[in-house]
Amino acid sequence: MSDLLLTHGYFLFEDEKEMQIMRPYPTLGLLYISAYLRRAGFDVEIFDTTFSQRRQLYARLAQGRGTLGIYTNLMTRRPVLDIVAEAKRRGWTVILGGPESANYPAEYLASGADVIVTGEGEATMADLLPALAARGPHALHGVQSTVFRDGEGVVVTNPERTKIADLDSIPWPDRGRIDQARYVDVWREKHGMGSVNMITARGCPYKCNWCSHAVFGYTHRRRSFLDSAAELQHIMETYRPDQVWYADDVFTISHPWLFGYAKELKRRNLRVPFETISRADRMMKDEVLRTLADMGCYRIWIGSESGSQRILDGMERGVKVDQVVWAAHAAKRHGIQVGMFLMWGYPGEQIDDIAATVDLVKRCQPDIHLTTVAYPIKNTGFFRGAGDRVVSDKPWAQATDRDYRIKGRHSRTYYKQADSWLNNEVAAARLDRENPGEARIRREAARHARESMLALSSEVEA
Ligand code: B12
Ligand code: SF4
Repeated sequence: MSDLLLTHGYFLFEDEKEMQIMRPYPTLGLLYISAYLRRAGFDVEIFDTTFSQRRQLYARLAQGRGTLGIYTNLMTRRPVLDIVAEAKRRGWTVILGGPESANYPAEYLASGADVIVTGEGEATMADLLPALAARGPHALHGVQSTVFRDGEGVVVTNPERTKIADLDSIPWPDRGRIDQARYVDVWREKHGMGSVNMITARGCPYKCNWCSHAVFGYTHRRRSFLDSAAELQHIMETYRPDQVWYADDVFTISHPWLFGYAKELKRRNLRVPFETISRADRMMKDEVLRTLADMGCYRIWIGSESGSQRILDGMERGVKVDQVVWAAHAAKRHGIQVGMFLMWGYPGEQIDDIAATVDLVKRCQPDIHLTTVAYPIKNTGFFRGAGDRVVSDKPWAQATDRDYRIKGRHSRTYYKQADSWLNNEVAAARLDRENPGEARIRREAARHARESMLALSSEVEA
């Protein structure tokens, strides 16, 4: 029996939508913890649920009791709660980590979990496992960055642990402990490009107030470009993907780092196609875009959110609309595809702000744009600001933070029409020259969607 079994609650085959999208990546957090603990001498096993079925995980749990660690994020609340219940029924000690359980420690403890690890898991787990073995789950006083219930059932929150200062000091994710090749194959089959994810930094210092900082706070710590390049080389030699995805929060946040990394990749003769995410204000130099393109960047996602400066300022985004326009055009000039993330329904948004977003996307003409109706994640400024207007129709255990409604906000149908307005208007602008007839039809559909929104504008969430 290993010292620790690690798992998560993402079952790809349970979700038809995810099956259609089919862009799975392993959860890096678990792989980092495994590598760190194994180097420290612990015996760790990973049960990667992505391509698996619940019954297979449950069969593993039935083989004998031990300590189970589960990664949580806001989408996997229900499956994680089911796994906790099954593990407890089988006599396991259950530890949860990741952003979701850090936001709801009391709820997860009340649902059967023994310990919640808040923040980075590596050093905390190395302390926690021996403490659990020696003292059991109700006397964990002093084990930093954990929350547990004492003998009386009182929830105890231990002080926070200092974050790992030198990220180069921790080992690379333990990809060899899961079927990493299957991820690469699935990507290749579905999208023609096998892909592997990696990170070159932890945390983001910006304060966009709908964004969750539950794990890394507002720190920003970078790996050296030498260590990052060495990991990339290892990935290429071991898994032979056709591309990588840098899952950093803001890949171009440090320009000196970026230039150093690019140089190091060149020195190693590594030019690997990749996609990543950034902020427009950290892309405002041609040299940055040129470097990204030289390194192999084929698509950059820009968190654009809204075309209305008033709304961007309300989000505390710290970005100007003109920067987004410049960055999108500059990326395209350098042959990099542009993806734009956009958000509807941020507090205070009026139809004129939506019109500004439609206009922004028309001006930028990204290769892809994706919209979300803003939802308040627990412990964010957005959540706190919405106060008692945040309501849920389902009990906590049946819902996710995505199910929160905001009283007084427009209906889901309203935002569906906003999508239709946006998509048709952007398509019309593209079609104007090559197919004016089709462009007219799309523009008419956009006008219709906008009128529907006006008609729906008095319908608000109660
Ligand atoms: C990459 C990514 C994705 C990828 C996930 C693919 C993958 N498997 O990696 C994609 C694009 C699919 C994605 C989707 C979504 N994501 Co996302 N994503 C990220 C991102 C940018 C990086 C994740 C990562 O690799 N981090 C690096 C590792 C090292 O950190 P970590 O996972 O947190 O792990 C550490 C600790 O949490 C802890 N830990 C982790 N697991 C465990 C387990 C145990 C037992 C213990 C003790 C500790 C522990 O230790 C780890 C090492 O220190 C994070 C933001 C971020 N910077 O973390 C957002 C983030 C996790 N995503 C978020 C959200 C909201 C989503 C979506 C809901 C978005 C949407 N609207 O659809 C979906 C949900 C997808 C799903 N079905 O689960 C939020 C989660 C908020 C929350 N409270 O849950 C985050 C935090 C972004 C944010 N700042 O708001 N995402
Ligand atoms: S949205 Fe992006 S830039 Fe803003 S705080 Fe979150 S990670 Fe940082």
